[in-house]
Amino acid sequence: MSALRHNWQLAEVQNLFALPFNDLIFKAQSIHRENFDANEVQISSLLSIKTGACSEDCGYCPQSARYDSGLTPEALMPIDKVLQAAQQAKDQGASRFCMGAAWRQPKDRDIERVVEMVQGVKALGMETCVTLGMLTDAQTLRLKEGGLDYYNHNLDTSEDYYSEVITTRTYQDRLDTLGRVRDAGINVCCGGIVGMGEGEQDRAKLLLELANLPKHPESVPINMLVQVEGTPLMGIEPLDPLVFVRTIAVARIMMPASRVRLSAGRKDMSDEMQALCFLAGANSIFYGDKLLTTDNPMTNHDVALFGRLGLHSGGSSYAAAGVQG
Ligand code: SAM
Ligand code: DTB
Ligand code: SF4
Repeated sequence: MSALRHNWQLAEVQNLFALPFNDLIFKAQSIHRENFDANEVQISSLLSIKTGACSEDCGYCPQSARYDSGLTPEALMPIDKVLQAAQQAKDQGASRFCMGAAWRQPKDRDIERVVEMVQGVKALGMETCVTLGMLTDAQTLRLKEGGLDYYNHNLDTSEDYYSEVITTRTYQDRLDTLGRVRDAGINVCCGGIVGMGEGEQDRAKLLLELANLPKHPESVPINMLVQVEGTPLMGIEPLDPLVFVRTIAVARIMMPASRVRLSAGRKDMSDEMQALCFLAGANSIFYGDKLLTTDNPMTNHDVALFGRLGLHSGGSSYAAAGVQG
């Protein structure tokens, strides 16, 4: 079992990125096998519970009110609709249901409605995750008391590159929210996006920041930018797919016991590239035809891919009708 480290140095991370591909993947897969069933992948499904009209200027995001992505804004969803979607996700094989809201930060009355959703989803026998933006101490404690399992809040990129992408809130704001979530005893889901025009050093620094947190996030989503028409990052030079795979591998090596999620961007990845990501140590995906507002691979395609790779879902006792081995 490799020890968990929180004292990574930038040069070490850069050296990992620079390894010959085969050496890097072998190392990542070896560490993966010490910590997990190598053929097991955890499955989460996403639902956008409040869509668009967001005040923030995140340059990748179709939900910002500042960009014309053609999205129709939608108010906070009624609870029955949310539970219907959660039941469907469970029937299709998801063990965790992640609810996302396009807010800079929720209002206290929003938190009460989200807590009802969390309790309803838990009653269906699923794990819960929400991503609502920045939180106050009181809101964080209310979510914990309401039974929330995971809170997703991404660092997105390195501190250096951050201001190229987002100006309406700071890196420190994000670290503060993550600290609150950690202190409240909620599991942390925190990762970033690559393919936003950042450099190699930014990818290394993002992973450095995550791995040097006082405790590794339990869940580390690595998103490939989904380019959306109307957003500032539309048209940026796409990232070399093998660099994406390397990013997964380095995340696995640095955070050996965390779930590394092959997150947004799978729709544009070949099956072979996804297979390489699993080999590099990814062991979680978003499953279901939609991410928040953009398309994800069709569930039947994922079921077939799991079959072809001999992967099974697990890490939970919940029945999976679709992806199950
Ligand atoms: N509004 C809240 C916030 O920003 O914290 C929660 C929802 S926000 C959509 C959640 C995360 O989705 C972002 O932090 C970002 O990492 C990811 N995301 C958004 N748009 C994306 C895109 N086009 N491609 C990849 N990831 C994206
Ligand atoms: C995360 O890291 N990726 C998910 C989830 N956490 C909330 C969101 C991806 C969003 C992709 C763009 C969209 O569908 O709107
Ligand atoms: Fe708003 Fe979140 Fe999108 Fe940023 S990422 S614009 S905060 S919904």
